[in-house]
Amino acid sequence: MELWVTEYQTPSLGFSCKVSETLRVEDTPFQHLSVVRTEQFGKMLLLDGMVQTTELDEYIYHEMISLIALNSHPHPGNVLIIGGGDGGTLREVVRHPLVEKGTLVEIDERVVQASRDFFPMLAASFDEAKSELLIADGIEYVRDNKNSFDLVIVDSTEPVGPAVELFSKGFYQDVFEALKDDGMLVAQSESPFFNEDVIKMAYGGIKEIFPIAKLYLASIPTYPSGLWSFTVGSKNYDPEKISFKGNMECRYYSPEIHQAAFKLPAFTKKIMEMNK
Ligand code: AG3
Repeated sequence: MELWVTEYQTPSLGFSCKVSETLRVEDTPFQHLSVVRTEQFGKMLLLDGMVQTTELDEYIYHEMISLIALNSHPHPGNVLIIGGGDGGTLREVVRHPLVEKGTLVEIDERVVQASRDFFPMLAASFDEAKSELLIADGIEYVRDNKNSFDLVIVDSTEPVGPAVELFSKGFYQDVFEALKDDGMLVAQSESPFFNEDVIKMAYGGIKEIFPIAKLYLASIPTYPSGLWSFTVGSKNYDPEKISFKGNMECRYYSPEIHQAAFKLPAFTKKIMEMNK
């Protein structure tokens, strides 16, 4: 029997992959979690039926959510990741030479366990000397830690279920206060093609609170529409300007990509203008 997994990216569009093995299916206290082996993308982690990461293309998202801010902040020593329980973002953060400590706060311990069991190339980051892993509510953690971080990365799921509040203005204000005077925030802000409303929430909210707010893009084959956005909020440094002089081996990110990622198609600019 042929088995396929489908994410309904919109009510009228499904993204399907042929499954060769079902590795885990469970309801955690927070969400529905599954791990399947797909023929096209290798192992795939889904939460509430939405693709979170796959062995084959995970590097694009994880490099791009981390390295733009890490390479534009001149001293990103202390980094906080909210969500990202698979460990992929943490991997990119702690391998950066200027990072001294990467703290990951994930609400759902079962995501961390699934990653340890099936995605060792992501989960290995949990055991790095610079890493701290906390199973806790990121919203409360941010509220309890003022003036502490150089960079906060919000590696969340979509604004449904446990992640809704991670797209609210109140949360961005709390992140602003958790950051040092020259700190930066990066949040994944979904597809400009299918999620205009999310971009308006994320970019709009961040822009109201941070003196500098910019959106950038990356091509991610397994996410809705393949075109994905991230929003940076910065207190001081321009995220477009590269400050890091070292060299890191990457598979998607490069200094050229760093510049190009901020060049936006006209329709994306239009979504952002609606926030003016
Ligand atoms: N977090 C963002 C995934 C969003 C995907 N959305 C979707 N498939 N509809 C990914 C976590 C990776 N560390």
